[in-house]
Amino acid sequence: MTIFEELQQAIIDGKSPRAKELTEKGLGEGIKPSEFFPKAVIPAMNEVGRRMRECEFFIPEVLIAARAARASTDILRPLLVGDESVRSAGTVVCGTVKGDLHDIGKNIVAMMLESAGFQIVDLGVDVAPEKVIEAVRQHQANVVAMSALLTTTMVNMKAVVEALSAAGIRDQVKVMVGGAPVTEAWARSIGADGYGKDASAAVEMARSLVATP
Ligand code: B1M
Repeated sequence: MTIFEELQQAIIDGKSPRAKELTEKGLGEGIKPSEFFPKAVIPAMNEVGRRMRECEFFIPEVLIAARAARASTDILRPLLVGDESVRSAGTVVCGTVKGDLHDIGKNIVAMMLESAGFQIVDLGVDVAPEKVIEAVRQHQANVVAMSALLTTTMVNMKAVVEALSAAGIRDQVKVMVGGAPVTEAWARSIGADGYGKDASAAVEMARSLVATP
């Protein structure tokens, strides 16, 4: 088994100390921090999702797997904020939309954006549109990045776009959206400026949005 396969298994089994140990071991062997996401954390959580869908896993197992993923990503986060952090590529206000508590993907996107030199204002989960407006004003953000994992909460992305317009600040900030059920067509239909399929695409999209007047 490769170290990535072992880490995937530790996350799926919800073994936080093992996930932490394997992450540290991999880093010690010279693996780049960003490699852990596509090769271990994301495939592990996809497998957790498959098991949840097929009723092999229920909420408690999913929660302990999420905690093990966090044990790994908590080690990676400070390492991702590398040399580029000294110069800001722009300020991004991010969060998971109202009614939605999923934050693993949002946290990965935030970490990757931070490592690409963006200043991140992370509003957390279950974020009401008013909180986004307040943060955009306070931090003079360039980009709002919203995540949703539930088909029932995707609609709250539209509420954010509408609230920005109602507050008169829609033209001052770009809006990008993402999350498993979100598509490019959905992004367009709610008036967002961009969509990211995954964390790398989110970084590319944020870069292109700040470069576009
Ligand atoms: Co929930 N859950 N969950 N869950 N959960 C899903 C999303 C689900 C697909 C599982 C399933 O049925 N197979 C399903 C949604 C079905 C639907 O809406 N169609 C579901 C459900 C139903 C629920 C509950 C309703 C279950 C219940 O209570 N009966 C409940 C809802 C709670 C709520 O939010 N109000 C619930 C609860 C939970 C837990 C709390 C137990 C836990 C979350 C823990 C946490 O996040 N801290 C959980 C988890 C872990 C999952 C699955 C298994 C994994 C999600 C995840 O972390 N994926 C998930 C199944 C799945 O997605 N396979 C599932 C890994 C992560 C790296 O991927 O978040 O997609 P993702 O992020 C990616 C991209 O999407 C993208 O980049 C990331 C990295 O590549 N991306 C962006 C994300 N945000 C972006 C933003 C961008 C750009 C890209 O720009 C702004």
